[in-house]
This record gives sequence, structure tokens and C-alpha cells, in this order.
Amino acid sequence: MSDSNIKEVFSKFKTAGTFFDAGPTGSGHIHKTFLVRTAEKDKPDFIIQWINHHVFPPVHEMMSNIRRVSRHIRKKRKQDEPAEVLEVIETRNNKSYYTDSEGNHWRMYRKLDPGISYDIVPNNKVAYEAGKAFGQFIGDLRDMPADEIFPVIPDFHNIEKRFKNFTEAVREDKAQRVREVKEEIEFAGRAIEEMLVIPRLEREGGLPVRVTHNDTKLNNVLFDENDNAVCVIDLDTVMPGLTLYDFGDTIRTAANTAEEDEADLDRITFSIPVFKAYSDGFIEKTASFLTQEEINLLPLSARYMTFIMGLRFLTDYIMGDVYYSIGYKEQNIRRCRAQFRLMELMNEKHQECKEIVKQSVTRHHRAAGE
Ligand code: ADP
Ligand code: GN1
Ligand code: MG
Repeated sequence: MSDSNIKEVFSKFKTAGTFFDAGPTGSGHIHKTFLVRTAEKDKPDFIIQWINHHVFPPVHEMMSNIRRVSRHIRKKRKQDEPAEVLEVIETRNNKSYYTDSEGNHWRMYRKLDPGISYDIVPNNKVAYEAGKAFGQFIGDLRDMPADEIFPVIPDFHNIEKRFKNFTEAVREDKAQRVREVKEEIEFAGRAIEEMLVIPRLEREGGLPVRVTHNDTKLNNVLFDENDNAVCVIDLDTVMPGLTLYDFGDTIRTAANTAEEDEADLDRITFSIPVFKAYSDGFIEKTASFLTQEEINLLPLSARYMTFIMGLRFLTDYIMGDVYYSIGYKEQNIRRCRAQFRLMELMNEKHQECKEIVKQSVTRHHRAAGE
């Protein structure tokens, strides 16, 4: 994608600034993201994204969801709150995205300044702030009727469905890679049973379905220079879901002290101080409405989300890397191995995590006079 392509796309949107230059930014696995800098010092810069319509075929519905959710959150912001809300820029003919002559879809956001994102937690404050930001996000959307949101990717975090897809991929063995990943396949077979607690309880009506973010990787919250969280981004997967998905996925990415695709498994550690800081932030914003079942399952949710991602990376590797962007051939299997290692480490600290959550909830209930 050259500068002139992006310049052409930029010209389709309503902006006051003049295009200066563009370049790739961010480390997301799905879309292609570009930072557009404007020539004027007093005008904002912008983020342009090529929307991956293979992953998100209902582009129109997804964009409607994003606008609806950001509008809802914006209304809740009090004047003295510095928190930002993702701002979709309209095209010159008032659409939320632009479709080019080749059928590619593009969208534009105002770039948040400085809009710092982290793949690895640099300190506990970042973890605490991320917890508050994602907790607040669920709280803000509590009164949003779930049927106003289109389920863009149905069964996104349904482990039974994901396991079925995985089993089929193993059976088909399209890329002839099954023989390379026997150990990982066996690991998945052993790990699945414990995870089924969550879908079973949901089916029995034991877990409330809320409007959740569903992609709460640490790099989907933006920070200022003082490590205050200022904005939750990447709203593509906002759908009816479980609180557990949002809590668990940030722990997967934040409490792991190594990269998501770390090849040296000895470098992966599960940080209890990060778990504690994130839990404190998240619980501070949600303790008033979480049910006892949700609270009880928060520690398991970290392993659930780590497992589902490991399983999806493994499935994609077996299928020949058809879903996630990869930077090198082994990346998906490395991502999978790192997730499975992280699950083992989380398991060792399960009791400690339960205790941390319990104490944090008690503290927040007490502070609220409950
Ligand atoms: P993906 O689904 O591919 O992860 P994201 O929407 O998360 O796409 O964007 C990828 C990265 O681009 C983010 O992690 C962040 O670094 C940057 N980014 C996205 N939107 C903005 C924004 N509005 N302001 C500043 N940076 C942004
Ligand atoms: C993808 O778009 P990004 O990079 O934030 C994926 C998530 C996975 C994540 C793994 C739509 O998120 O579900 O958790 O990669 N998003 C989609 O890092 O599949
Ligand atoms: Mg992202």
C-alpha cells in the first residue's frame, strides 16, 4: 500500500487538514492500519484502516455497531473526565466507511494524541489503568439493549465451537502440518474439559450476557504520557458476551511478561503484581454489579481466554495460516506454544489469583458501604 493510495483514500473523508504523509502503524493481527500525518500543526492526525472483510463480512453492521457504542459512551462522559471516545470520521458523502473500485473498505478515526499503546506492560500502573478502562467500558454499556448490537462474528468466544473447528482442521490436515504439532494437539485435548464450565453455566442462565468488548488485548487501550488510560479502541467485536471474556483477555496479554509469540518459553512468566493491579482496576469499576458467579470465575477466565487464543493460533497453523497476519512462517505455532505455556503458569497460581480477586471485591464492597 503506497503513500499515494492512502492519500487517495484520505481525500474521500471529511477533514480540514492537508495530507502530509502516511505509514503503517500498530501491531494488530487483523486490519492494516496507517497513520496519516497532516501538514498543519493545529490539525489532528488520522488513523486509516483497511478493513479485513474476510474476518468481518458484515462491514456495514460492524460500523453501525461502532458508531452506536461510541455515541452511547460519549453521552456518559462527564465534563471533567479527560477520557476520550473513539471518533469515526465520515466520508464526504456521510458514510462511516469508504469502498474503493476494487471492493476494499476503508475507515478513518481521529488519531488520539499521544495515543500510546503497549504490547507488554511497562509498569503496574498501566495494568491498573487498563483494568479501570475495560471495567468502565462494560459499566457504560450496561444499559445498552443487547439487541441493538449486531453479532458481527457469532460464537466468537464459544470454546465448544472453536474446539469443533480445531478438530475438523486436524482431520482435514490441509496444510499437512498435523504431524509437526502432535504435542500441542494433545495438550488441547487435555485442557478443554475444565473450560467447559463456562459455556455450561452460561447455557443454564448462570452468567449474565452483557454488551462486552471481546478483544481486550492490552494494546486496545490507549494511554497518555503519564500512563493514564484515555481510550478503549478496536470496537469491531463489541457484541453480547460475558464479562469473563473481557477480564480474561487482558490478563492473557498483560500479565504475560513476554511477547505473544515468544519462542523461548522460559522467558514467559505470569506476573502476579500485574494480575493484582489489573484486577483492582477492573473490580473498582464493576464490583457494584458483578454477580457472585462472575466473580468466582474471574481467575479461570484468564486461562479460558488464553486457551481459546492458543487453540485458534493452533487451528490457523494447521490450516496453513489463513486467518491471522503473520510476519514469519512459524509465528502462529509460536503464538500457540506461548499461550499454552502461559496457561500452565496461570494454573500454578490459581489459588493466589482467587485470593486476590476475593480481597479486591471485599475491599471495594466495603468502600461502597455494601
Ligand atoms: P486491529 O484490529 O488490527 O488490532 P486496531 O483498531 O486495534 O486494529 O488498531 C491497531 C493499532 O493502531 C492500535 O493498537 C493502536 O496502536 C493504533 N490505533 C488505532 N486507532 C487509533 C486511534 N484512534 N488513535 C491512535 N492510535 C490508534
Ligand atoms: C486479533 O485485531 P487484534 O489484533 O486486536 C483477534 C483477537 C485475538 C487476537 C490475538 C477479530 O485481535 O480475537 O485475541 O488477535 N481479533 C479477531 O492476539 O479475530
Ligand atoms: Mg487491536
